Amino acid sequence: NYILGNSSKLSISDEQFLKGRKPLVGIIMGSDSDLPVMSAACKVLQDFDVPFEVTIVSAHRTPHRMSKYAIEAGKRGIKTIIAGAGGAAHLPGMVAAMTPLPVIGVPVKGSTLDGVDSLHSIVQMPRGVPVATVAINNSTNAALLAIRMLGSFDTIYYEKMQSFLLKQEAEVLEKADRLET
Ligand code: RP5
Repeated sequence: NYILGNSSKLSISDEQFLKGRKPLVGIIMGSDSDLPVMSAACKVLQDFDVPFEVTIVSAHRTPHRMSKYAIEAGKRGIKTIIAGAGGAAHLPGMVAAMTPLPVIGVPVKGSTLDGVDSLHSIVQMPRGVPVATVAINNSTNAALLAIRMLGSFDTIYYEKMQSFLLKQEAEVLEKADRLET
């Protein structure tokens, strides 16, 4: 079971939130220490009411679990995978190597090297195995990108993203108005 239950720090109740729906987005991360960064992605998916699952999968510490997750994700109905990792951040790339699904990589900033190590590890993929890489610690954008991917074939998410953009624009214009008056 890849879904964090009620006991998780993210307080996602799989029954209450999923309401019998199958997860469309899989959020994985190399360690529970990535959770403070990756929880922003969970929040966005919750706000858009996108069914998702979240769990720990480590490329180095649990390589067999990683391959099982990557190989089975598509068959289970997952449409896109968000993978966060820090340091020698091999998780997004290795998962992308083992699934035809789109993979979005989130470079997590560790205690040294400011996350540039993770960014380079994730973004420097060889030709043939792409990983869509967002900015360091920006799991919010990873979730927004995942929703755009869903929106490309599901009008519900397309329209939700359209509304989000309009709301975001209105908020900035309102701030500009306040500043100018
Ligand atoms: C990576 O190593 C994880 O993604 C994490 O960002 C980093 C450190 O992991 P911990 O030592 O905190 O478990 O695999």
